[in-house]
Amino acid sequence: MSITLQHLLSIVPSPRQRKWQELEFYAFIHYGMNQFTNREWGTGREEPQLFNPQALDTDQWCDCIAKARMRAVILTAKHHDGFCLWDTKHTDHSVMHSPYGRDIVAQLAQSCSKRGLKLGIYLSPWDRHDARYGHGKAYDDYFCAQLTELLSGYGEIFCVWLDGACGEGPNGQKQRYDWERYYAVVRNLQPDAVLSVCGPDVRWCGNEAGRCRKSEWSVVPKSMADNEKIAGLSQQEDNEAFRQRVPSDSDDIGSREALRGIDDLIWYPAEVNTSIRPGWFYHVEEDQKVRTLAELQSIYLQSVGGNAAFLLNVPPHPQGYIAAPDAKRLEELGTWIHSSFSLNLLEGASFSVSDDSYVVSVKTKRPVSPQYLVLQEDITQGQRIEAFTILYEQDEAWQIACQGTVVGHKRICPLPDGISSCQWKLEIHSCRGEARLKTFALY
Ligand code: FUL
Repeated sequence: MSITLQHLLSIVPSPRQRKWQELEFYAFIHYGMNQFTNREWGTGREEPQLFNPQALDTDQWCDCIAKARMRAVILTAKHHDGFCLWDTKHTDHSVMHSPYGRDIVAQLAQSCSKRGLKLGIYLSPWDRHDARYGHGKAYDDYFCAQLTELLSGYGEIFCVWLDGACGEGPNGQKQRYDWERYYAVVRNLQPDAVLSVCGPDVRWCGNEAGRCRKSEWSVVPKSMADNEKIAGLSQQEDNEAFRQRVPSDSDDIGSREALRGIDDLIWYPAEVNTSIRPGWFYHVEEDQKVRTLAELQSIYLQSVGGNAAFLLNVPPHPQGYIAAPDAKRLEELGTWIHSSFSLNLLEGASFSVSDDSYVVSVKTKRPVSPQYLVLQEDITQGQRIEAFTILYEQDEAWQIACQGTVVGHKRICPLPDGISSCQWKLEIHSCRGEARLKTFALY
């Protein structure tokens, strides 16, 4: 049975998902014990004495993040090793019992509010240190108490990022997470926060390499939010090969063909997460392996410009600041974003829309030579466009500038060099009902 249009168009984002979607590009900060042991996954047996940054400067982190034109940051408040970066009452395994002795979540929250950045929390459910892990309700009580501290003591939190990795704890047991209980704590304390990855609001794109699908749909089968499956696909070992891997078996998860016969659908938009370095944590030997500007531009165009958000990890140096190669790259990236997308060449142009909304024509006073096309749909009306072409007029004929599939929150298409025209046209070839375009811009 084919799915009805009415049903497809009834699936729209929640207010919290709409707010999150506007952020588009934000930072991940993996910082903690692993910086002092040069590991990716701690064992949980590390002594808090090891944690001793001498120059921790969350203002510097936020300066770098803001210069990259990112709008938020998510901190690993606790990674799999169980070491907590905040002043928690529920364990001694924290910064407060280390030579550093200060609350890093509080410091970062302050730095964020000075710069207008939003703060998110990564709290690893997998805990290799705590003896309660693997003991059912006792650990869930602990995890909820940690969430409660983090969501009530540090102002507004925009995201709780729940990792799928689930291994054994210190007693060799695995925990069966009580996800619904965790979600209830978040909804209760921070109703505007999105629950990402192992949560129902933001979907993991399915790899850590920085790729997303050619057509990234936000309306997908509800089964995509199944935590067991997400955990199964996510990293099972501390392994670089995994971080480079891009599974190709799930390229189409949202076309009408793929949704055939599936009634249970949700709005579950994608996030692309990757690191600026090979590892999630800082390793001095990777100072020469910071991603190039061209790589980051390409990931940005694919993700932000492909109806997904871009979560870029930048791991600080053990001493507590973002190292020079990463800081430089972030600034270059921010400069490129700003210079590429600040002047819309269609500002003040005259637009006309065909009766069925499938053709949008635009005329500019003088010929324009854009580098990028930007389209956006009004997603409060669902995600509708399935295929489009952009044409321009040259010598009294229409030429194709570019073609694309889905739009959703945002589609950016790089345009071929050398086009110059004052007449442009968007043709929508395939759409779920009438198009609801919000932005048609050329930069
Ligand atoms: C994975 C973790 O195992 C990695 O260490 C990292 O935190 C990444 C974002 O998620 O599941």
